[in-house]
Amino acid sequence: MQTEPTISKNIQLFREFVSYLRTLHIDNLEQKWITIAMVIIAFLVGIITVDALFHGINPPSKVETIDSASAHLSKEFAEDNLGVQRDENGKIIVRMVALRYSFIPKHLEIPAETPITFRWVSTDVLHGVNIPMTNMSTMIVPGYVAEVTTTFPKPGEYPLLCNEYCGLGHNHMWSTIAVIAKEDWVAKSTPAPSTLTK
Ligand SMILES: [Cu+2]
Repeated sequence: MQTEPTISKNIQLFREFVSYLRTLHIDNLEQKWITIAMVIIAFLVGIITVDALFHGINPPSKVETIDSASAHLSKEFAEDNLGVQRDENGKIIVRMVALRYSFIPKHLEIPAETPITFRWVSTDVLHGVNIPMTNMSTMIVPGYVAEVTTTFPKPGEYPLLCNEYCGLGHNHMWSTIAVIAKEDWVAKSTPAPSTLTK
């Protein structure tokens, strides 16, 4: 490995470049505009850094593959496993299958003000998922698991639409999400105490 000489060579080149820049004559006005451009770039890089580090907004680089042809036979995306589930850590996960021309299941009930992780797979072609009036939108690429974690701030009825043209029935491809108040949802999904004692 010749890393050290390469690093010192690059430092040397950088120094030469900086001293070359110093010899250049840059007009005063031009210098001001360069400064403004640099400030804008630094501002945008700052936003990206803050989003990535503090808001958890990252590029979709988490690549998780799945065999589309047999996804419905896999343990995770088998029919009985679809819909809303709470895992052992209390995290709420919604699993859905997208296929021409519907999402399975057709209707979901989820709590408001709670982080929900959606996981989608496509069993045929490219689909998309979009909830209008929210910022939730992702592609569902065959062979990959699409995952988005989001929180619905208030109760209501939301449509969940396919937003990638997938064929003649594309405009019929939708499901509905009922977002219900956090307290009511817990009451609905937890078995009544009397049934637990038996
Ligand atoms: Cu579609």
